[in-house]
Parts: sequence; C-alpha cells; structure tokens
Amino acid sequence: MASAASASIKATLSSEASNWNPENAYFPGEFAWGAATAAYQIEGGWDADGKGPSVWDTFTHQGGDRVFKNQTGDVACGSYTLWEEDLKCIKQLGLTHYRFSLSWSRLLPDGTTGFINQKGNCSFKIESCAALIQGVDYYAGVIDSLLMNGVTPVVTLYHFDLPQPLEDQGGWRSGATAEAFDAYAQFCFRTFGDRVKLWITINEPYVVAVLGYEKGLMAPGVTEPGTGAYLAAHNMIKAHAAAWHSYDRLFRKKQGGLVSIALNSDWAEPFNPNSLADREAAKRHLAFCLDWFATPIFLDGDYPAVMKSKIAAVCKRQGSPSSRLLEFTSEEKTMIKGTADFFALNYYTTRKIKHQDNLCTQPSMSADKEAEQVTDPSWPVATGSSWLAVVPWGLRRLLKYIKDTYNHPIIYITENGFSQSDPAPLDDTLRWEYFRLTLQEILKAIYIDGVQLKGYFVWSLLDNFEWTCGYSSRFGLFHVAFENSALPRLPYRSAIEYAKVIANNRRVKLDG
Ligand code: PNW
Repeated sequence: MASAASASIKATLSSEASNWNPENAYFPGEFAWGAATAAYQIEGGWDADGKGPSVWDTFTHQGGDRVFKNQTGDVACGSYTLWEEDLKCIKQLGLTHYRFSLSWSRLLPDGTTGFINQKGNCSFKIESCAALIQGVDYYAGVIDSLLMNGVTPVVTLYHFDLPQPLEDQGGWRSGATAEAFDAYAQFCFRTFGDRVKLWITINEPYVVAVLGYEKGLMAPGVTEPGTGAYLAAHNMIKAHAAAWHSYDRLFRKKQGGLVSIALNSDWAEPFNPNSLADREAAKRHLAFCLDWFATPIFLDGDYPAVMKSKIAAVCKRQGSPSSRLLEFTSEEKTMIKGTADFFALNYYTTRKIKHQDNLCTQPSMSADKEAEQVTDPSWPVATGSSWLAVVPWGLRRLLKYIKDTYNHPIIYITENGFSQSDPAPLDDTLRWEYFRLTLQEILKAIYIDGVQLKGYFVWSLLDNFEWTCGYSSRFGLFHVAFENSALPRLPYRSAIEYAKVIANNRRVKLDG
C-alpha cells in the first residue's frame, strides 16, 4: 500500500465518511471478494446417488413445526444438479472467491472413511452406478470449474450437517465424533487439497453447540441446558485442532494451504457505558461467544478465565461440586493452541448488554454468563430475521477487538448479510444500503484501525434453506423462485451493485 495513497484515504474516510461510496473506494489490491453458501442449504439431492442422511435430513423429516411450514432441504436450490447455474451467478458477480461446504454424508455416507461415495464405488442398489455423478465427483467438478474460471474455492468441511450415524453414537457429545471428523478432514485434504488452498474446518461451533445441543432449536434438536453446549464445544475444539494438525503434518508442505475455523460473534456494547457491571457483562458476552473458541485456538489452548471462574461459581452456588465446563488436559492444551492460520469471522449483528445476576437453580448456559442482551430500538432490523439488528459499525469494533486480542491476525469475514422476508423484491435498495455502510466500516477497519482484513464474503450467493426459517428468510444476492421447479436464479439489485464494487476494485490495484 503506497503510504501517500493510504494517508489520503485515511483523511478522506475520517472527514467524509458519511459521503463515502464503496464504488469509488480503494480496497487492498488482493482483497478477496466472495459469497458463501452451505451444502444443506442449497444442494437438495438429499438421498441422491448414495448420499447418507445427515442430522438435518432427520430433523426436517420429523416435522413437528420446528421449521417454518415443516419445510426441508430435500430440493432446496437444487445446486446438486444445477451447479452450472450457480457458476453463472458467481461469474456475473465477478467474485474472486467462492465459499461453499462439503456434505460429509454425501462423501462418506455413514460418516466414516469405511465407504467413500465415488463414481464406480457403489453400495446402493441402482442399475448403472458407473453413469452416476457421486459425492467425490460432484465436488471435484465444482472445484475444477471454479478454478477454470479464475475463482478461488474456500471450502468448509462441516456446516451443521453431521452424518446421522455419528449422531446416533452421541454426535458432538462424543469424543468419537472428533476422531471421525479428523479422518474425514484428512480424506478431504487428500482428495481435494491439490486444488483447494483455503479450508474452514467447522462453521460456527457456537451455533452447533448452543442451538443444537443446549436449546434443541436446530438439528440434532438435543435439549441439555447447562451441559450440552459445553460438551459439544469441547469436542468440536478438539476435532478442529486434530484436523489442523493432520493438515500441518501430512499435507501443508506439499499443498501449501491454510486452515481455520469460522467463528460467529455479535459485537457487544455495554447497555450503560457508565456502569462497570454492564461493561464487564459486555466482555462476558463476547467471552461466552467468540473467546470461548478463539482463546483456546488462537492464544493458550484453554477457555477464557472469565468463563472458567463464572461457571465454577454458579455451579458451586447451585450445589454442584464440580464445574459444568470441562477441562482440557495439559496435552490437549498444547495440541489446541495455535491451530488456525487466519481468523475467519461471521458477523451479523450487535447487542447491548446488561449485567444480570444468575438466580437460576437449574443449569443453563445463557444464565451462566450473567449477561442479558437487548437491541437498541433505533437500530433497523432485517425484515427476514427478527434477530438481525443492522449495526454496521459493530463490525468495525469487533474487527478491532480481534486485532487487539488475538495478536493482529489476518482476518477474513467469511459471512455477513441481511435477509429480506418472502416475498422479497428484486429492488432491494435498502438492503444494498446496509451492504454499502458495512463496506464503508470495513474500509475504516483496514485504513484507520490497521486491521489485516483480507476478504469479505456475502452470506449468501443464493436465497436458500434458512434453517428453522425455511425459505421465508432470504439472504441471497440472487433470488431463487422455489415455487418454479426449474428453480431460476435472478439477481437482486444488491448483486448488481456488489458486482460494480468488485469490478472497480479489480481495476484499481494500490498494493498489488
Ligand atoms: C449463520 N443467530 O448462522 C450460518 O452460518 C448460515 O448457515 C446462516 O444461513 C446464516 O448465518 C444466516 O442465519 C447463524 O441466531 C444462525 O444469531 C443463527 C444466528 C447467527 C448465525
């Protein structure tokens, strides 16, 4: 970055920030412009060509109104057969990077490497197996066509869709799942690592642990308050670390890629900035969300001190002799520490945090943190997600916090977006305004705060199966007409504007 240019951008941003337009702005030359998706949310083909069931297949097929109108990902955007249509969207945007996830049970139907779902390798009854595109071949095709079109693949190994046979043996409550994950990760590195150089092991372990194993709101729907999330998180951290070490030991030298884990976090502001109790509570909110995973992985192999002390104190008061938060052994701490090659952040929203005494007699993770979250009524809320208060400046503060807390890492924003409710107008002017303001905060983070931010991925490329909201909540840059069996994709205005920003930045190379 030329320093004169940097200084002038800095001055422009400080003085004219409110008039700033990302279309005319200078992002770093090699900035990664991306969009993201996840297998279960877009692929469909839930049992096609030898794919095994995942916890999301089970969860949605059980019905019970846990998902909007009992919708499922059985068909979703049909990307398993319509990949070429997705590629057209990617090219229309001019993305430099595309982040997608592999369906573990499409590759390894029972979750183990005992059987690999690959062309010519048939375990299921069908006439001509050799004619089929199966798991390995499908993803190889996606990766090869991205590379042929100059788009860098960023691959998530696991995005919420655990193979059901592993869940049947305890899922993330069992250490055996961490071992199975390591074997699966090695298989993926070996199979695709010659072409894939950016890997995410696990997407949002917080969401899997809290919504999947504590509150039971997402698959596998386990409700074990006060223990489920801690146990699931413990095993996911070990799984991630084992996979990172496998890459480091067996593949890094030859393949030269990078491996991280995608962590989601709100930014937390104290409700009353003059209250020490609220300021401490805001720190705890971050500790119980982001630092829960980032402290062990990026710093010292162990949970944040405030989590350990708070949970131990609550447990004591509740009459339990030992803490519900598990402990890592010293070997495990050594194994976990330093197992990420960059910081992958998913940011959606900001909360105001009040101190709240835990008076519960029953175990509960949300009570353990003694912090109550509220949103400021003046913040706009995305029409498609009641939890998504739009606070672009919260992202800048969170990035600065990560820089200061985690030794100035290279950061990628691996997800950020705003949903519209269905029916969603193609002219989403207000939503583009949210993106524009967010990109403005990103520039400030880079040029004023000195954050090493290397890329930004919009969630999501396409409208898709938004978990418990089904198809009612639309995060896509491209609209998908789910009522039409051809599943046509059409750009929202945000897609057209995003393409302009990307095109402009690719013309202007300040430090490239
Ligand atoms: C992320 N919350 O999940 C996921 O990575 C995506 O699969 C998902 O579609 C996207 O965000 C939008 O929701 C989240 O309740 C799920 O705060 C829930 C929350 C945040 C992120």
